[in-house]
Amino acid sequence: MKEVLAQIKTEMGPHAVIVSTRQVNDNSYGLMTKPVVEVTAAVDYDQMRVAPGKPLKAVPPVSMPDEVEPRPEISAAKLDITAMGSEISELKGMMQALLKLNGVEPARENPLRKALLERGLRASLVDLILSKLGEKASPDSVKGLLSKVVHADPHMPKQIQIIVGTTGVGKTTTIAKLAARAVLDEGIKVGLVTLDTFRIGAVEQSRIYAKILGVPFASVTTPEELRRAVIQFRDKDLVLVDTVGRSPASDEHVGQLKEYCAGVPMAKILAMPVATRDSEMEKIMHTFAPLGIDRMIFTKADEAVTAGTVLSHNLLYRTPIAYITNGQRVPEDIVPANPEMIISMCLGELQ
Ligand SMILES: Nc1nc2c(ncn2[C@@H]2O[C@H](COP(=O)(O)OP(=O)(O)O)[C@@H](O)[C@H]2O)c(=O)[nH]1
Ligand SMILES: [Mg+2]
Repeated sequence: MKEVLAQIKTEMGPHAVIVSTRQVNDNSYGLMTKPVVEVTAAVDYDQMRVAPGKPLKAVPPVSMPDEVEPRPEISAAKLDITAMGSEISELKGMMQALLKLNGVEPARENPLRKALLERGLRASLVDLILSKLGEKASPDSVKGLLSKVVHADPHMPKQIQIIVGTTGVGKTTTIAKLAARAVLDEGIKVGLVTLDTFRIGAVEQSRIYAKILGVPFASVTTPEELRRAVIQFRDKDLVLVDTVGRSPASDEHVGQLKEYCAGVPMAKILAMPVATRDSEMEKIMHTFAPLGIDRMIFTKADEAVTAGTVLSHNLLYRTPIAYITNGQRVPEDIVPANPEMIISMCLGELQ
């Protein structure tokens, strides 16, 4: 414990405290089966406030080397860009350590390895999975292991949901699909809002969808207007907030979005095309991380040749996937996510 505390103070500063420790024995982490000790640490924000001149820094959870998964409740919400980067490299380090620990050389000659790599899954993850399964590695055992670790959850934690992402990824179309499903299938009351952050008037598309669905629509250009729209829509069961940004993802855009999000309890959903390259996904994730992303929607599955990057993303970031969209038709082309469909989409027929 002394050693861990020292590590925490080094990484998170002198005000860091241990919030909880517990032994984790379960297999739900999938990639790890032996017992691990999980330590959750946080910075005491009150103490930090009385230390003038010190910037308030968001901190990642400190994970023990034996631990593969960060605590879900301290997930992206509190990570800043650098924290996200360090967490990823920490995960990478852990995986390398794990590989060494197991004493198993990555099964380079295993045909499964080639098949998984061809599907766009990250090499380090493929090696981790195969070395974990060892002799038992087979298409079924790989899928079985993944089904325990893939995070998918179409249930949104909040009634107000904001969809962010770079331009053209399908945010507006996805919102129209979600709104139509809510109105037509569930018969619930929906309100639509569009944040026209750059005041470029790109809100007509949303306005038209709202009109077709017969739901109220508001276009807002300041955080204050968003708060007013939310109050105006307080009787709605679901408020979907669309955003208009610039492509590619910029810190300036995310900074503005952060101002809009402040004080409005919203689930933050990042939309990203399935066919996005691994390195690109990482970059986009870093840019949007300051918002605290609660869910992913992967779009345009119908246009993707391979989808392994979705799996890599899910295993590394642990942000639950809510939906997959697979076409331009509104409202048909959207599917609530579950681990089986994600695995089947990403791996297909694995021989
Ligand atoms: N093939 C395909 N096209 C999609 C999908 N979702 C959206 N699109 C198309 O992608 C384009 C951009 O979508 P839009 O919703 O305007 O993106 P936004 O800029 O993020 O709001 C439009 O032509 C949509 O019809 C999808 O799941 N599959
Ligand atoms: Mg749009």
